[in-house]
Amino acid sequence: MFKKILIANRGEIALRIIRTCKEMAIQTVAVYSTADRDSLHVRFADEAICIGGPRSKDSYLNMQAIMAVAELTNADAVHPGYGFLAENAEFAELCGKYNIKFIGPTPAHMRAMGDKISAKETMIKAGVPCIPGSEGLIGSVAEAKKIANQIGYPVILKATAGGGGKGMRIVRNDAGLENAYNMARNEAGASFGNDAVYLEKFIEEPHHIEIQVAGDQYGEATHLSERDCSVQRRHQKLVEEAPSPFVDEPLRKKMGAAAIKAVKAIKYEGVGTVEFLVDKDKNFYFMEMNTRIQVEHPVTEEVMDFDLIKEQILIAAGTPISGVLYYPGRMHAIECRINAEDPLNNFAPSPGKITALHTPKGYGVRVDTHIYAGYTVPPYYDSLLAKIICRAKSREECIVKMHRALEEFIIEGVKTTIPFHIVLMDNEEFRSGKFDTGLLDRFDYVSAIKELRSH
Ligand code: MV4
Repeated sequence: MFKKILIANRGEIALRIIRTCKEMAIQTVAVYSTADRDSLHVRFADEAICIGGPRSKDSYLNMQAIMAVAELTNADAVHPGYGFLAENAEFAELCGKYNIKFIGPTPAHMRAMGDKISAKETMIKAGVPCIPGSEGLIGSVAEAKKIANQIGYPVILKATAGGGGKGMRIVRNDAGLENAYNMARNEAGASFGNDAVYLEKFIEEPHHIEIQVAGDQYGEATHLSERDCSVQRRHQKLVEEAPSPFVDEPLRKKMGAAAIKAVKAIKYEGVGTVEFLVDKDKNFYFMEMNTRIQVEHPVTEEVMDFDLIKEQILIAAGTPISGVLYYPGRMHAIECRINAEDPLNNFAPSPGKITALHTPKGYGVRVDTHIYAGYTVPPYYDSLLAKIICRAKSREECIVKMHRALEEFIIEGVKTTIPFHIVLMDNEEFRSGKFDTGLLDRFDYVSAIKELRSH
């Protein structure tokens, strides 16, 4: 087992990783930017070293500085968390060169899944259902038109280097294709330095369902059931839950088997997530694979009663996975992301000093956070302040519990997404469980929040 792990991250996930390391009797090294001097990951790690200025590229993305700290402190592994360098193949390679174990998949796995066209080709070969579309990248408007007419409109153009909606264009007829093709390529080139695009049938108002997977160094793989991440705004997830209210037992079995097929096909090593789009008729299609621990991993931990960070560390150390896991079907978990953003102003970032804080507590309530009273939220990083994860025996009870926990959460000094979540927990469509990724286009949450404030 590793003796010392360097955590190449900040915020709540750095704390989350430190906690499991302590429970496994592994020493921890924090790295931090000058903006994070007073952060809890700095305080709770066994050692902490400043690696640069506030901007990510000067600190948390500074590979050379991080490797220098790993060498200096004699760390034998690096945990990248999520974001920053978590899916950077070059960084994983660099760790290998310095003989430091990167806790995650190999650089080859990251490259194979980072490029969406190559990921899709791999999945088609493995027999995982994919959305009908072009075979590989599209070379011209004429080619796009030909394929669009074969599969039928509406279609979607996507950047191979994309994710998060950038470089995506929906096209509903021949007349709209040329403009969309040029826009998608330009946007992809400008955002990713790679303007390759591909084309797919557009699935209307899909459900975003992802399967948590784990594969070990010996080719064994398992899945840990699904998370429903359909509550999103502009490709930012706001609420995740497990099990999905849309997934029945036969669908769970089929999606789980497909996810395991995907993992085994590439001999994936580590924990990961296979994302699927599911249409209203419960057809499911591979969308992409995330080769990291995700923000929403606690939802799976709560329903599966399983420490995913510990599993990552065990897999990296060469431990075989604990065998086939299956969803026990007893508990429901929901996570609400509390961001320093103003839901009444298009979720504009709201950095600043937290002047007062009370976090919710009690039976079935977990709060993963790095904030404290007096903490200043820096403007340089993502705006996640805390995650509330509630667990109960049924979805209905879980929503009631979440509502209670949200009302108990006091954060003063910065605007937060708490009021948004309160009105969402009261929303009929959400409560019914019969919603898809279009929910927030239909829900006038601004009026609902103003209504709430007036009482
Ligand atoms: C799609 C789609 C419909 N059809 N692909 C959005 C982000 C990127 N990862 C893929 N996305 C989508 N791809 C086809 N062929 C709809 C979306 C999509 C979406 C997907 C998941 C969750 C929320 C979404 C919101 C808008 C569009």
